[in-house]
This record gives sequence, structure tokens and C-alpha cells, in this order.
Amino acid sequence: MKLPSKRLAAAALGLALLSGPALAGDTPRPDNAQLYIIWPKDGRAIPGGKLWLRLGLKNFGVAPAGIERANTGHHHVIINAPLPAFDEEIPNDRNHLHFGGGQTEARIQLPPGRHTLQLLMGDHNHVPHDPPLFSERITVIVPPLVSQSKN
Ligand SMILES: [Cu+2]
Repeated sequence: MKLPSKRLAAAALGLALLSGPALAGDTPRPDNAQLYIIWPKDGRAIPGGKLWLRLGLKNFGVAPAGIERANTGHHHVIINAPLPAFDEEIPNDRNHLHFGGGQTEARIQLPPGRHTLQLLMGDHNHVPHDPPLFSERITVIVPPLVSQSKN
């Protein structure tokens, strides 16, 4: 009776390992790294909807996508979406912008309305680090257009 129960335990352990949630990618990062939005501030009105998002980073570096270097990554701006899965490539679409050139500012155009903005660092493969490094989520408001006088 001993052997089968051992096998069962081993099988159960294997199953737990396989089904356990993978919460992050494989690239480590320092615990004291910080990612934050310098500008705009939470709740800010953005007339016209055009903004330069200033990306703040401490105790961590920026490297272009595809460059594997310790303690670096590249910026992603998540617009009007929750944080994506941390164990796979960050999606690349209207709601998930990649700044794979190593940019530390992001030019963004938003339509009238309320929008959420959040930053998420990705490694050379666009996968979040372990643990994932992301900013707080802020909300900005683009006032409705009142005139089309500007071209
Ligand atoms: Cu990316």
C-alpha cells in the first residue's frame, strides 16, 4: 500500500505544479524598482486630448525591446484596460502601447471622455518582470469639443 500512495502524492504534487498560476515572467528585477507617472496627475483635464505622458522610473533602467540586459525593460502604457496577464507577452493593440525604442515619454492622443492610464514594464520579450513592475492607475478627462476652429 505504501508505493501507490507515494505515487498518488507525487501525482498530486505534479498536478499542483502544473495547474498553479504562473504570476510573472522569468526576468527578475530589484524589489526597490519603482514605476510611476510623472505627468499628468490623477484627475487632470486634458483639453484637446493630446498629451506627452512622462514616464518615471527608479532603481531600474530602460533598454529597447529585444535587448537582454539585467535590470532593464521597456515601457508599456495601458489605456482603458486592466493589467494584462503577467506570464505572457503584453498585448499590442490600441489599449496596450509598446515603447520598444526605449522612450521615456509617450505621445498619446485621447478622444473626449474619461480614460485610465497605467504603466507596465516589460522585458526584452515584452513579458512583465518577476515580480511585475507597474504604476498606479490614473484617470484623466478629455473635455468635449466645443469648436472645430483649430486645424
Ligand atoms: Cu513591449
